[in-house]
Amino acid sequence: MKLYSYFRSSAAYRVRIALNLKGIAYETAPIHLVKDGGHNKRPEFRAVNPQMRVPVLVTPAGTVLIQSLAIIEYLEETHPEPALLPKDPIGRAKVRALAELIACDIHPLNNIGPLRYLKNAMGQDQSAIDAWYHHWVVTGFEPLEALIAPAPYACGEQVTLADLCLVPQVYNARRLKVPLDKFPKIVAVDAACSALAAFDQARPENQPDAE
Ligand SMILES: N[C@@H](CCC(=O)N[C@@H](CS)C(=O)NCC(=O)O)C(=O)O
Repeated sequence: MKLYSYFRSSAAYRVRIALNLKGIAYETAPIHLVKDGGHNKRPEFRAVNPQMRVPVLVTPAGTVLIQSLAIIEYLEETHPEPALLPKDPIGRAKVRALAELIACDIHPLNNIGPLRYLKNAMGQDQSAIDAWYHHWVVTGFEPLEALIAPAPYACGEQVTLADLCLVPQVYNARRLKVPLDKFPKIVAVDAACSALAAFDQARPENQPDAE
């Protein structure tokens, strides 16, 4: 498999963890999202993904898949072990809810595109952009903190899709210096996951394009 990725992309980070947990070999095709206004905007990448975002997974048969949650569900269906979703429908709905809280409600507001738009089109300075970033992380982490019960992972004794979304979001929050002392359960889940090799190998600093 080939994964178009950027070391700091939290959406790509989720997929890297899934690939590692499931023991699926892949090659990384780095796409720099910042240099020269973003190499993802180049025609050759647009031809791969018209949305011009990472991650993109190319299967051995050459099929191009986009959107991290869809990619992870594809990996779950084709490589069921270890399972990233519980067997029961209620458990699955709960895991997906936490994953979507992060991937659909926090991440898009703090993504590189909207932040760049705040700066370039809306004329906001870095302190306003940082305040925006912090606000939306805290707004999402408050309910997340209430919803999880580290045991030691977000939804119990098994790593789930919720953990794959939580860890990259915590990484980003730390990088942008969001104080996490109000979120001890989130920090505990992050620590439990980070002890696993699959999560460690997926970390931004362990990627071939790390800077
Ligand atoms: N919902 C998408 C989000 C993908 C996404 O926005 N990726 C970011 C990096 S984390 C990106 O490529 N941004 C490039 C840009 O906005 O120019 C997913 O889960 O895959």
